[in-house]
Order: sequence, then structure tokens, then C-alpha cells
Amino acid sequence: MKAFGLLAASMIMLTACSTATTPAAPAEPVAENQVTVADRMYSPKSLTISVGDTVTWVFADRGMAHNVVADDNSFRSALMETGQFTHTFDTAGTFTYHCTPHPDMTATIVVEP
Ligand SMILES: [Cu+2]
Repeated sequence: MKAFGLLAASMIMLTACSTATTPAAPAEPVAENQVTVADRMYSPKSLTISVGDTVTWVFADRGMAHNVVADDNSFRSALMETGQFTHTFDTAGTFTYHCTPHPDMTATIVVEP
């Protein structure tokens, strides 16, 4: 019985493993803690990270420049159509930010302790 249980457990693990290694649908790889700036919006609109994590904003709205400006001015990027901006969050809290030319473009980074 013990051996059967072990076999069943390893089969479950094998199943889980093969599921995990199934190639994902062909799409652009999305890095951890990444926000895409495209189509006149930030995506995701709310991102939850941990203290010490670095967020990368990837600008990809050709023909329209955006930036990333913290409402408390703790971080600010240049105006960019393409390129990347990174910021490391060293304190916990909720950080709202916006785009200077498009004040309706807003999003939030939640930094958990
Ligand atoms: Cu903008």
C-alpha cells in the first residue's frame, strides 16, 4: 500500500511537472514586476510587489510619449515613446503615479513589507 501511495504521489508530481513545462502561447515574455506603457495606459493598472523589488516600465506607444511620475514625486521618468524606466521601491506603501501629458493616465504600485 505504501508503495502504491508513493507511485501515485510521483505520478501526480510528474503530471504537475509536465503541465508546468508546457510551452506557453507564443507571446512577448513578460518580466516580473513589469508595467507596459502602451495604448495610452499603464498595464497592469495596479501592481503589487515587495519591499526591495524593482519595477520596470516598458514604453511602447509609438507616436505618443508618456512618462511615469509618482504623485509624491518619489520617482519620475523622462518622457518616452519607447525605452524602459526602472525604480526600486525601498519602502512599503501605496504609490500612485501618473503621466504628465495625460493626467487621466494613472496607476498604482502597492509595496508590501
Ligand atoms: Cu501619457
